[in-house]
Amino acid sequence: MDQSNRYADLSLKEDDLIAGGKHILVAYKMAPKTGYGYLEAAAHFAAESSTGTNVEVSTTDDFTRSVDALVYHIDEATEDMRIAYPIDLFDRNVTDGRFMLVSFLTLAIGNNQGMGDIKHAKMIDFYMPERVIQMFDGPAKDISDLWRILGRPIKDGGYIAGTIIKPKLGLRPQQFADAAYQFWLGGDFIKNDEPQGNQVFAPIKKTLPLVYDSLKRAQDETGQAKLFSMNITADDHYEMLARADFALEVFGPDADKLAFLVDGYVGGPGMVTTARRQYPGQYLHYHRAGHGAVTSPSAKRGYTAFVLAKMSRLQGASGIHVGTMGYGKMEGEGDDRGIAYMIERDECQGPVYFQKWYGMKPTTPIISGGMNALRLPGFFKNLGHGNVINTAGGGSYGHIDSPAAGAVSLRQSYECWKAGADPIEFAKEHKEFARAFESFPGDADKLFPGWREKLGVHK
Ligand code: CAP
Ligand code: MG
Repeated sequence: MDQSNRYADLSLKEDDLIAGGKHILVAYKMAPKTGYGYLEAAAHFAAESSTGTNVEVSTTDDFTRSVDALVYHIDEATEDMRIAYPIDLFDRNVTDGRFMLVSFLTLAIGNNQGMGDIKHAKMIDFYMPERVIQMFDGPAKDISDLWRILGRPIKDGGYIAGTIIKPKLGLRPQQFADAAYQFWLGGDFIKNDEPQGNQVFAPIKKTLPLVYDSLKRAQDETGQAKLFSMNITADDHYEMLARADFALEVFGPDADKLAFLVDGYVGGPGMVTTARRQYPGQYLHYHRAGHGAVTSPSAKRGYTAFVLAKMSRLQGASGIHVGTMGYGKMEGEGDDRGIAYMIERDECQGPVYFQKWYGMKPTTPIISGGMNALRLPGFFKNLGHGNVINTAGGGSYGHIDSPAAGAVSLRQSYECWKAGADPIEFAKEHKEFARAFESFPGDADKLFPGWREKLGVHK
C-alpha cells in the first residue's frame, strides 16, 4: 500500500523543521527492495517508525496523524532519506519526564530494520532540537574532573596515558594487581578490559582491594594521582550496583579516582543510564565492544560509529571509545576525527546536521586499539589535539623494558608531537620512546624507515 500521501511531505524545508524545534530529524542511507518505489518504501519506513503499519487502521484519528513521522527528503541516487519525527512521539520517564534513548532507538532503528520492502537502511546522523538536548541526562563528569584529580589545568589538560590490563583474561588477583602497579609507575589511567569482571579465577572481592593497594603504592612511589576504570557491566541492575558499591567502599577516600566502565553497546541503553544515574559522582566510561556488528562500514543496516558516539553523549557517557582513526588495529579512517569533534565540542557539523549542545558537558574521545608510542604522533596530527584518554594495552605491556616504560613512552610520544619534534630526533633524547622502536619493530619499519641506522640499533 502506497502511504506516501500520508507519511511523506517533500515540501517540508529542513531549515524550517530545525527552526520549529518540534522534530527530531534522522538521516538514513536507505535502499528499497527491487520492485518497490523509493518514496513508497520510504513512506512505509516512516509509518512503521511512528504511527502506522502496512495497512490503514480504523482507529486512526486526526490527532494520530498529527504525530506521524514524515519523510521530508529523498535522493534515490545517493540513497539519502531523511525523516522528521515529532518529538511528542517519544516515550518519556514517568519519574522525571526525561527522554530515554531506548525510545529513540525503538522508533528510529526499530522494526524498520527488518521490513520486507527495505533492502537496507543505516542511520548516518540525527538532529536533536534544544528542548530534547535539555531533556537528556548528558554527562555528569567529564575529562576536566580527571585533569583536576591529576593536578593538571582543567582546560586543555592534555593527554591521559592509559592502558588496559592485559592479557585480556587469565590473570589471578595478585598478578592483576601487580600488572596494574607496574603500569601506574609510569602512567595515569588503567581500565579493566571489556570482558574482565568477576571471573572465578579473579573474584572482584579479592582483586579490587589488591588493585587499590597497587594504586596507593604507585601514588606514594610517584607522587602522582592514579585512576582506575572498573568494569561494572552485568545483566542485572542490582549486580551492577553491588559491584559499584563494593568498589566505592574499597576505594574509600580515593573513590573519586574510580571511574565506572560499562560495555554500553552489548549492555544496551538501560545499562548506561543505570550507571549514569546511580553514580553521578563517577566518570562514566563507555566501552563499545560489539558495535562493529552495526557500525562497520561493511554493515548496511543499523547506525554508524558517529551516531553511536553522539547517542552516548546524550545518555551521559563521560567518555566513549571512538576508534583510532586508521592509526590503530581496529577499523577506522582519518575522517573519524569528526566523531571526536561532535562529542567534545559545544556545536559541530555532522555528516548531515549541525548540532548544538547548549552547554551539555562533553564526552571524552577515548582512543584505544593497537596503539603504541610510534603510532600516536600521526594520530595526534590527524586529530589536531591530545585532550584524550588513550588506552594502549599491547602498547604498554608489549614494551620490552616494562609496562612503566611503555607508559612513559606513550607520554613522551605526546610530548614529541606537542613540541613538533621529529620522532627520530626525539628518540635520541628519550630512552623509553626509543625503546618503543625496538619493542614494535614492524611499526617502526613502516612508520620510520631507516630507524635502526638513525638510532644506532643493530638487529
Ligand atoms: C585494546 C582493547 C580495546 C579495543 C577497543 C582490546 O587493546 O582493549 O578494547 O581496542 O576498540 O580489547 O583490543 P590493545 P575500540 O590496546 O591491546 O589493542 O576502542 O575501537 O572500541
Ligand atoms: Mg579491550
